[in-house]
Amino acid sequence: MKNIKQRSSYRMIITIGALLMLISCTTQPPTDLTGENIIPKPVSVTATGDYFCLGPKAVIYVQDQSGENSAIGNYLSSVLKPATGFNLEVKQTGEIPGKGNILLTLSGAGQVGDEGYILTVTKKLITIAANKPAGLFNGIQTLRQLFPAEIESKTVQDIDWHIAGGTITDYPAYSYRGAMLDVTRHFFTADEVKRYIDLISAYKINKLHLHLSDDQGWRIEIKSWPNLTLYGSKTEVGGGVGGYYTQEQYSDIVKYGDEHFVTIIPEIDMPGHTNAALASYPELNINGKAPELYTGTEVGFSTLATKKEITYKFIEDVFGELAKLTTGPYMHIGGDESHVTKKEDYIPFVERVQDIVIGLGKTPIGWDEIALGKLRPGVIPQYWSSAVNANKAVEQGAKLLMSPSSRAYIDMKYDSLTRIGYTWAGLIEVDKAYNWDPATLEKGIGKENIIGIEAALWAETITTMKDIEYLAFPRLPGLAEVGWTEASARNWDEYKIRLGNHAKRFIIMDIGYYPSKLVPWVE
Ligand code: TNX
Repeated sequence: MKNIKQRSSYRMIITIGALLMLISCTTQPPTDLTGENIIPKPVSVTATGDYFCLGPKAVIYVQDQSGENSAIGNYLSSVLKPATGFNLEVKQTGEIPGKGNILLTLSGAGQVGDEGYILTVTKKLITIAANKPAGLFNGIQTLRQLFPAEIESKTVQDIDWHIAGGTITDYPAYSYRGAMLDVTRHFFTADEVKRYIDLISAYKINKLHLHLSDDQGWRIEIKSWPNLTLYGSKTEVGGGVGGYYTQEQYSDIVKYGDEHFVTIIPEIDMPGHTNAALASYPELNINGKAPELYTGTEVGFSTLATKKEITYKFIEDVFGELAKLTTGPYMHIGGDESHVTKKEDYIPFVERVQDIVIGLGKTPIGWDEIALGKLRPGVIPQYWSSAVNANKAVEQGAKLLMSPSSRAYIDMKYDSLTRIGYTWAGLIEVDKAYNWDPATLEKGIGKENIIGIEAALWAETITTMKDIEYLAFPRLPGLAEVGWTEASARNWDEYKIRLGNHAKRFIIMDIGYYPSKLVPWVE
């Protein structure tokens, strides 16, 4: 008798133990949503004091009549899978989800615009509501940051997937939040570019501007001008082997960008910064002679022959091929530092190139010097150094893209000891990259004159993905917040605490960040 009793109570203990193991979520959950370290900082966060626990049986419900956003459901499932080990099912249905699930819906978001979202966490359900799939994507980036940092792990982690309850309502201050990567001075592979897309999109950056041509190398296959890559791609700064993207690889980058709501913007810099093209085709030179390939770091010594018709045929062909491969609305025409192009040649050249790009159905972007000439309607000048040019652009009614070199040039060193980087625009510590307001930076340029901001990473001194990460992190998340969060809601002393709490995520994501002494890192 006693034996039977003992056995059944053993069984009971074993059953309870097994049940506890099955029902995960047994550790102390977080309950204050307002205390989470979200970057960029959302517009509003309210907490309810309870929490949600994600389990293996959760279903991702996607509600959308058009069927447009089923891909985003799969994306969320794939984001959560590696660390949780859960194979979360995605259901495209109008059904009301039961307890323990996630709902992505394109209704009920209200006044949050095209990129905003409302994220609601109750004990029963996580809901992300948005007007557009881009808003759902942004809501998912916030959701990632609400889970424990281990959610970013590539291997299954045995922890509870709790998040605090409440509501986040969020939308961006600026519609254009960009990063520029120079793949000319040193070449970076398509996989490295994709990793950069992963990293920037996690902070809601929605544009990647690729600087595809410069003196030191031509990086994109153009079928009608094959020597550009057969010859002009084979160098880089310091004499390395260079490289280029085939059109197929470029299209794959564009597609990967689209899947992450990052618009790819191809730049062909001209009329200066063109030595690689000039070396590949003698007819593009004023004197008809091809120069040697170039592997130094000087700027401002090359120019296309602006008075030759063949030059415009070249530009039409190059942008024509690129326009077909580029799904986004923009193409960047460069226009910077054309020191050996006469001003009377530069202005009509840049005006004609704008017309070519507009004729191809795209919107030109160009460095601020293009405001020296007439800007076609809708063209976006990118402010990098000249307040005079920027004001000329505003006088012409243009909206500016703000990349002030003293704040947003993340190829600058952090301090004098930084092992890579330049110093010509000053040292840019993490606080300096964060602590500025695009709308008050230059006299005469207000928020109404600005489309957004872009963090530029020039590549003279960097050669590896780890170098990219070191210069971009942690300045890039700060610049992402400059673009997303209204200046009145930002404050360095508060931000640095949130940033410090991202260290664990950086480590798990294998981001080789610069551990600035100004930030209280919590590893
Ligand atoms: C200036 S910024 C440049 C680039 C260099 C960069 C280095 C701009 C429009 N032109 O050609 O790579 O400085 O920091």
